[in-house]
Amino acid sequence: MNPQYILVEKIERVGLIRFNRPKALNALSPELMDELGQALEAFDADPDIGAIVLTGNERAFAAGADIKAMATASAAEMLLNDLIARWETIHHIKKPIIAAVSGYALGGGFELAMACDMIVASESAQFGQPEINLGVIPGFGGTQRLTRAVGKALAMEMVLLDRRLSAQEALQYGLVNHVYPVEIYLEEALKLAQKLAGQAPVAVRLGKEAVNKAFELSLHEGLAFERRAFQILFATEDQKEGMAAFIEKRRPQWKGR
Ligand code: DAK
Repeated sequence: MNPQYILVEKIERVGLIRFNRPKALNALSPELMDELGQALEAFDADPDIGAIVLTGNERAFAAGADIKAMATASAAEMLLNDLIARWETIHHIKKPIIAAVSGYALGGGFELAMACDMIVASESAQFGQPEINLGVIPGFGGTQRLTRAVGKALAMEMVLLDRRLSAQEALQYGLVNHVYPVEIYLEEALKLAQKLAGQAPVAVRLGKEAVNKAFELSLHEGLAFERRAFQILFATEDQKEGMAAFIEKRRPQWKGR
């Protein structure tokens, strides 16, 4: 793969993906989303990678899906177009993904960040769902994930009136994990990702899946899923190693099995 719209690199056990359409404020075109999907799948399959960081640049994480690419589309094209389906790839990634967000995270850009497992923001980050100004509504979780995070009152203002959130507000609402000065937000996101990559891999995978189930299942079903996942982990060498290391007062050596 030789991507044109993203930059991909490995930093120790972290896979870093940067959107690279700075002149268009990293608008998420179908081509970019296709490259993103491929890069995410490649890192997910790479045993040397334990976590992924998704980022843009200081001015923009991403100002949304590419408006120019969809302005004249018909409903049938939007429904049938396989490239729209590429947005779904992120939901199937098993490894933890951190969005490192600075500047604009609007529309699909914000929704993509919310589809990640954690968000590290710079002080200049601005989160919003401005689709109403285009005569549409959010299409990738902006009425669902956002509402669960901030509640109905604020979600209505954001979706219907384009009320934006500052980084500090997003932190208060539990939408982002940390806010740092713009000079260090990416470095801090990478540190957090290295920490994630150093945890027991099977437990990380099941932990991510179980937390995400909390958004999809009833409490009863979610608790049942969690209990099974907990029990299954006793089939791993890492569980034996983790508990032995605790008792022997040493650091565990994870094997990922
Ligand atoms: N698409 C295409 N180009 C964009 C863009 C976007 N979303 N955002 C910015 N650009 C381009 C501008 O057209 C401009 O290009 P040139 O005119 O120079 O060629 C360049 O980036 C710089 O933008 P501005 O000149 O506008 O810069 P300003 O600093 O004045 O303003 C801004 C920055 C971010 C406030 C403004 O650009 C803006 O309002 N952008 C649009 C934000 C927006 O409406 N975003 C939501 C788009 S709709 C789905 C998946 C995803 C979605 C839906 C469904 N499925 C899987 C079903 C998502 C939909 C959306 O995101």
